[in-house]
Amino acid sequence: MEKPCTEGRHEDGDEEEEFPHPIPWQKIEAQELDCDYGLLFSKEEASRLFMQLEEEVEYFTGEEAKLKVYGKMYSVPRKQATYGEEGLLYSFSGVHLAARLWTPTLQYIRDAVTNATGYTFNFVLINRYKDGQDHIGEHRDDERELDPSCPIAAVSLGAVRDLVFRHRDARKEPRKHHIEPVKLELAHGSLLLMNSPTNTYWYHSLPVRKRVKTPRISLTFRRIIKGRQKRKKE
Ligand SMILES: O=C(O)CCC(=O)C(=O)O
Repeated sequence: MEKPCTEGRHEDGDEEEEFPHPIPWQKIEAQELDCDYGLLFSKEEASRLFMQLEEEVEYFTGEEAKLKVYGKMYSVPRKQATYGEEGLLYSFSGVHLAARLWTPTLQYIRDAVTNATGYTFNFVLINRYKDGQDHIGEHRDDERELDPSCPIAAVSLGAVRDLVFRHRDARKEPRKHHIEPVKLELAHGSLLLMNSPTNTYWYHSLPVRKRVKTPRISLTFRRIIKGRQKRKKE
């Protein structure tokens, strides 16, 4: 796996490796798309972490569980929560979500991702899909407060769902040239790294899948640059 930057990376000291098994990474590449995929947790451990998160995570309700589409507010078709370092705020689709402080399970998963990749993260967005009806629409994670030198690291727990990438030029009419979408099946306990410049050129979505009857939790770990955050309006 290539590591495009050193900024924000965890330097190995003398400390003992807590996660000694290197992940066999699979490289996923297409025009301007660069991802690494692998299994981070065994099935048993992934199931234990899923149960712990079900106990620990507090999801947004009310206005914070909505997003803005073309000026109108809609309820999100899933549950969302944000955790991380004190004072961090992540803004997208007209909402400003303040991070709650890391829980022990989130710290454990974050450290597993750091040990497997060398990157450090100060924020996580959690999406919980109760079944295949819950979904996320096409979007890019390209907000200016995200550190572009750090990949977005997506951990999947629970039901297997497919993530679909579509190149921005394939969304426009007239289509200049045909660019195939890229579909990835995200397994229970898996880790997907979306490396730069993937989120500049490719949109991703988690489509509705009616046959899926069980829940899934996705954790997307990010590095937010503190000085670049938008202010939350009162
Ligand atoms: O559920 C997923 O894996 C996708 C989540 C996602 O697109 C995001 O957090 O930006």
